Amino acid sequence: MTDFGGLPEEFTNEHSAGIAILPVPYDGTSTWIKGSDKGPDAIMEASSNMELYDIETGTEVYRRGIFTAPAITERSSPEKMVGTVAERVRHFLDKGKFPVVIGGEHSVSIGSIQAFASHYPQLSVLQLDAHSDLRNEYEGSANNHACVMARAKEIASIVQVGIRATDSGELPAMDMERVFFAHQIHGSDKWMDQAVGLLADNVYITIDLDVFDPAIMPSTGTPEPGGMGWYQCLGLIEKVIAARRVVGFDVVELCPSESNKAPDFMAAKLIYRILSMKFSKYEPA
Ligand SMILES: [Mn+2]
Repeated sequence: MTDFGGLPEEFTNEHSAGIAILPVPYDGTSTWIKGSDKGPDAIMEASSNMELYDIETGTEVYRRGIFTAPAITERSSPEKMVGTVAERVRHFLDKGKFPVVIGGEHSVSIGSIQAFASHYPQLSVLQLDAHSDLRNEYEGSANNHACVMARAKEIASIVQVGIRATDSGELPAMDMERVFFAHQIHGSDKWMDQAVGLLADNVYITIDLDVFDPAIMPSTGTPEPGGMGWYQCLGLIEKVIAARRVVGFDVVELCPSESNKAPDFMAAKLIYRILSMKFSKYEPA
């Protein structure tokens, strides 16, 4: 696998890098279009074609060092995969690095959220997603992609943004004051401050790429019409970074297509833009 950003070697060193990218090419429980196991490779390849100077922040965040860890290949069961991700993320947190997990399907986030929740007692999980993912169990596993936020809710407070598909059985588990449905946020940014206000001091962001409109992000396992745009989504993340301490994030569910590489590049650039915003903010140590 190519390193994220195609960086010169001096910026990819495991020990000196401030940022650790953890690829998890896992697609064990997805229910419709398969292929999210190809997501990390496609993102890495696309990322080597990015300009490394970020215009909006005027920074070159790669100079902090971005280490791309070996991909997690544990796929004997969702439970074992989740446990391995949690162990690896915990390792990077203990080393003081800023971890970024790249899926793979959304269940890879469960292990990452577990590691962050045990490291940061006051943690909120901000979910950007078309789907509410609040099923307690799905197809025999509590670690299915449809259960991510049910697991997150057990160990952290959550805020859900961009939701436009759910099962009626999930409604009782939904805290409507903490859900920002796609049809409610469409065409307006007024809701953003309210969403940010619900978050605890430490925030983990889990980004299912299907939160974006399929017009710009068609490469997902379960595309849903009516999603967010690029600037709206990054505008929200910018507000969160300004008002809270974003401690890590994941980007999941890229299901790459051979004929259209733009979504792969968009996922890579999304990761780099978030890192640029995060590390251009002054934070006392
Ligand atoms: Mn989703």
